[in-house]
Amino acid sequence: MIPTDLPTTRRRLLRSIGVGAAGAGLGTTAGAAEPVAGDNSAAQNSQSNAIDPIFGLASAGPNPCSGDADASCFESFPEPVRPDHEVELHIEIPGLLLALAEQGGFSDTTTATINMEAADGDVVARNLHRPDATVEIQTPDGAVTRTVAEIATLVTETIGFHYDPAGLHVSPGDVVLFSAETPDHAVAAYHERHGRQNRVPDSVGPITSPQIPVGGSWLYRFGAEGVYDFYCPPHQVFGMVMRVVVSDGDSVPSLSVENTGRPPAEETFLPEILAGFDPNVPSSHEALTAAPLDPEAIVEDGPVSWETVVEHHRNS
Ligand SMILES: [Cu+2]
Repeated sequence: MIPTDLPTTRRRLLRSIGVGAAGAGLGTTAGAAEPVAGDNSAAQNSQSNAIDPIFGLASAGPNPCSGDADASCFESFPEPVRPDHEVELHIEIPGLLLALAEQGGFSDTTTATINMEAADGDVVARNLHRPDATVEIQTPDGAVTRTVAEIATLVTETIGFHYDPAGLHVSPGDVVLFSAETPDHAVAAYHERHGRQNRVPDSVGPITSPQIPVGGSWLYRFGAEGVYDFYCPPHQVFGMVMRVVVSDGDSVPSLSVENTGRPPAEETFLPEILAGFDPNVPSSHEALTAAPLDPEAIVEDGPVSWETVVEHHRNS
């Protein structure tokens, strides 16, 4: 038996950070603007503007690279601002888990058992307490029933708020396209003028995008060689960070950190919005110090997916 009383503070919190059951996998994805054949307004927009060294170049869309488009979508952009790489901005929390969290989740004991078993990302059902016990979850499409073991698996499928890839190597002069696949994201450099530690090369200013609407895009051209750490302002507390390494060939620049403000968050608040379910996703600090995002690994291994960062965290 689970409480039916909806915790309104959690719902309000979910809405304020861009997550709602309807937008996170319960049959509907957030309404991405589909590029219309022959409509190249993003490209036309870009043509009349340059990429600003602080504010980049934003477009509300339609973004020709939105969704599952392949790399040929870059050709929809005119040459002066044509992207060389793409980074997608995502929220990956199974809708059913969110809906269960909105209902109040399980008892503390059941939740703790699930968290313990799910922590390494590999659920062995027989290790759970009462794995076959069921829960009824209310969704916009009606009630569904799931077992404790199935819920534990949903916890492992939760990789949260993230950039993909989370580690990217580019050459000086390359343009990166940031595509918002889900709502409420932005891209900001860890910079003293954002009240943060400086984690960009010395000559680089307080780079920031606007909040990018779903289906829209933001372009940024990287200049100075070095390591650039970025965060998503509303989701930094959930571990949404990424690293771009800018260098020629295989050279590996090192990260320069100055204590000019707040460091990357050491804790993640993901369990707070999931009724205590803890998918063991790294905090911003843990992600930016994880081996897969070491500048050398990013240069050697090419784009590093967020899933790789999460898997490494769950198994170390
Ligand atoms: Cu975000």
